[in-house]
Amino acid sequence: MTDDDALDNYNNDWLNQYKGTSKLALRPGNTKDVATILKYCNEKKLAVTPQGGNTGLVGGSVPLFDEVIVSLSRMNKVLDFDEVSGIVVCEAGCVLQDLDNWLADRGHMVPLDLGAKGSCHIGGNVATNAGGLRYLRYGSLHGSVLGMETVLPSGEVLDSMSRLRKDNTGYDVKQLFIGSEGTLGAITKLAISVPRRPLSVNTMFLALKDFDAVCQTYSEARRQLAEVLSAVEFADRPSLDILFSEFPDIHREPFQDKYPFHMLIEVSGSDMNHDREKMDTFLEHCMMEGLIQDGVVAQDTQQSLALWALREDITMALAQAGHVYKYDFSLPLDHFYTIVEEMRERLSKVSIETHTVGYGHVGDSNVHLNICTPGKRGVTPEVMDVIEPFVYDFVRDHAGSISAEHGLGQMKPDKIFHTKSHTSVDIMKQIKTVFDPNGIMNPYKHVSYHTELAKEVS
Ligand code: FAD
Ligand code: 2HG
Ligand code: ZN
Repeated sequence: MTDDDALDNYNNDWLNQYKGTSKLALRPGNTKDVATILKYCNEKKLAVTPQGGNTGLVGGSVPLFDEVIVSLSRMNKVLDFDEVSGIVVCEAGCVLQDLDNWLADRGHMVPLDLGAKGSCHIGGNVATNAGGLRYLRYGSLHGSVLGMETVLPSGEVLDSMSRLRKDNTGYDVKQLFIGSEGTLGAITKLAISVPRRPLSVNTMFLALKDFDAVCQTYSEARRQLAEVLSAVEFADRPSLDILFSEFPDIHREPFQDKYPFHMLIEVSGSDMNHDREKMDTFLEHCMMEGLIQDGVVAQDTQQSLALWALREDITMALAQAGHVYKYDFSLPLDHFYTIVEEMRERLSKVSIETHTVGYGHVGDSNVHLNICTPGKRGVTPEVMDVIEPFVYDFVRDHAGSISAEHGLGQMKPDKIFHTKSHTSVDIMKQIKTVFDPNGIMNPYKHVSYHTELAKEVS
């Protein structure tokens, strides 16, 4: 594609905060095409940006300048499925929701779910090592991805399409591509271990008085719901206020009163009666102990989806409301919410209206701190100066991670030293050079940013 209008979608990121000026987007149909493209670009030292569903939140999927965009969107076939061992083999451009629907028809599921499922690709998920809503139950893609085919910048195909659960023969090279954000090569095929779809799913949405109650409820959920616990999510009052004001026709306050904190807890297993009984006992206990103030339990799939949407649609509501300063931190639960409170306090002194909200995956200690300035004003230096470097210093000082699940992209490669040592980054740079000696893969981002080569490629 060379047409400016068509290129617009490829040059702009989901948040509309990063814009490239690429003049060329290529949509290869198979691995051989990808290999031909990368080999050519490598020989000519042309920079390349691999792109999946372009839902990334750190500007990793769009070029900075005129990088050649290689979109995997046509490579969207499911290639094989072993129902007995639960392993699916597919191309990297499969849309997550399509792949999940395909597996649902066969009683299985992708062990990953996130709000962008209707657009993001499984290859993009692996390239970012996406976490999402059921990480608590199914863990990291580092565990679920059993095999991978990648095309290296040289055009060589690295076939690691193992379907083995156990394979301790030498370094597990494919792991390096999980979370590499398009800087080492293009992921073209995957073999993924997929669990059975639970036969019984129960979703509850709870109201709580303070963050301490959130932590205690989470701890109680782990104790009482144990093997059937599949998600523990969290959203504060200001998150829901923005959701309700942006989407009044879709979302409504689920309780009679307004509460400062909310949790979504999901229980899934294989026996509805057993799971329900556990959930009821848990809820009764939490009510008796005064941990939760109110709660709703979904009575059917439709209601469950509506409760999930209260959590998943916050990202969209914020993006619609104005400019969003988006942060994605791992922090120990002791400091999970204090960063939001401190930020809110600091921002109360700036001259323009700001909304500081906190939500995220409390079960994974992953908080999404978002600051929204309503309207179309873009980045305001006055606001930015209050936010950074404070947030990154806070995360470093409390032994967190500056990127829990969204990656570094072009938003924060220069912040890497806040939570990674110089020795680690040096090793990353060496790895980058082994795979991509000419530095053509997604330059200026992620660890590429730290290599001299990023400055040389055109
Ligand atoms: P893109 O955005 O296209 O690309 C992301 C990065 O991966 C880029 O660096 C790109 O170069 C690289 N890449 C893409 N495909 C390939 C490939 N085949 N080979 C090599 N490199 C590739 N993220 C979470 O972790 N958890 C969430 O809960 C979550 N929820 C979200 C909700 C919403 C509403 C939105 C908009 C985003 C959310 N995200 C979440 C962020 C985003 O959806 C994920 O990062 C997702 O994994 C990106 O997939 P993608 O296909 O859109 O990749
Ligand atoms: C989520 O958990 C996503 O909903 C997006 O990771 C987080 O909007 C965000 O900051
Ligand atoms: Zn998230």
